Amino acid sequence: KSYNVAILGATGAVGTRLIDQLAHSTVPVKSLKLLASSRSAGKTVDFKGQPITIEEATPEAFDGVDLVLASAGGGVSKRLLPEAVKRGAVCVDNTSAFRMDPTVPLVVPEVNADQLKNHHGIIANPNCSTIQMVVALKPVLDKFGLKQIVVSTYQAASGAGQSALNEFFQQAQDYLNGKEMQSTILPTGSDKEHYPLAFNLLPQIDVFEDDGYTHEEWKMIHETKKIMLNDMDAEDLKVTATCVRVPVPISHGESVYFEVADDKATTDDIKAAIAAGEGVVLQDDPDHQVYPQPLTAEGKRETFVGRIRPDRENPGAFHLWVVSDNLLKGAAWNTVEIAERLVADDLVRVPE
Ligand code: A2P
Ligand code: 11C
Repeated sequence: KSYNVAILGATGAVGTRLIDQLAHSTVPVKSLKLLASSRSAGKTVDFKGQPITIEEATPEAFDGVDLVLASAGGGVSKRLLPEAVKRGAVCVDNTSAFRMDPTVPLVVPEVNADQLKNHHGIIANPNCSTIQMVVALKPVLDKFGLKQIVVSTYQAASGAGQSALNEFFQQAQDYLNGKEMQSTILPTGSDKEHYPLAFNLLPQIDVFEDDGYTHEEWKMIHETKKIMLNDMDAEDLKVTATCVRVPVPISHGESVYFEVADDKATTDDIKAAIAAGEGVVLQDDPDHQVYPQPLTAEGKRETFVGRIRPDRENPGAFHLWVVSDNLLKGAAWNTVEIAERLVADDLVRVPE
């Protein structure tokens, strides 16, 4: 059995990686459609050595498609994915458009692949900063229980898309050439003020909510609860987040404080559990200065964890540092990994 696949947003920072991850996956591809805006229609892109012409994304473009991998922004997903499902396609969506819909599974395969069987045509891929944290903490949740998570993120420019990444590189060049830095996108295209990211830190990712948290922080809280406990408002796991954009092109870092339910858990227990976790690589050897870094995580599918240590004041509390490629495990690879599982479990069909 093989599938007619479409990638929506094929020219973007995530879309280009979706093409590459799909080429290196176990998904049997009968045909591939590459969809983007009318601006890109007519350009060609290679898939497994064959040139494919990019088409404009319209509802009709999904005729005959079995599987859609989408990363063209929330508005585009909201408009086009129901059209794709109507035409019989199963959609894995990288945007936040459907994540909080209680009928839509929000899946990180290492954590809650069991939710895939409940899909009604759309499966949501979580936010990149959420994914790497839940991959790192899933073995802890399973073995020792989790009571609380406090996370501070160090998020790469590419999380805001290809044009934000280009803007960041230009700013760095201008700064070093003694020119004034221009900002039109970062911290977030949809807000009023724009600031340089080069040689700077921006404690704003996405827009602010009324309570003073940013929408990125809101996502980390509610997505974590939905993925780990299948309830976006679960009260038995406390989660809070501070999200910061840092002048790094690719790979997010996160400093995570967490409290476990089992107060007998030792640091060695936590390390052993995380080391055995699916999709995790432990890089934790302070004596040899071994710890995860964005430069070494870039291009990899795994989530890298280090600096695991006990909190000095609170029994049952620990800290860790986690890094992962936000465009791969945070987006394109998680999406393609979901597609691989759907294929393996014969779930590439829209239920009646
Ligand atoms: P295009 O390159 O034609 O604008 P990123 O996340 O890196 O910013 O990429 C966004 C992706 O979404 C690109 O592939 C972009 O295509 C695509 N896109 C943006 N607007 C639309 C739209 N209205 N219809 C389809 N694709 C879109
Ligand atoms: C960022 N985490 O780094 C965001 C990008 O909800 O999929 C991903 C947004 C999302 O800016």
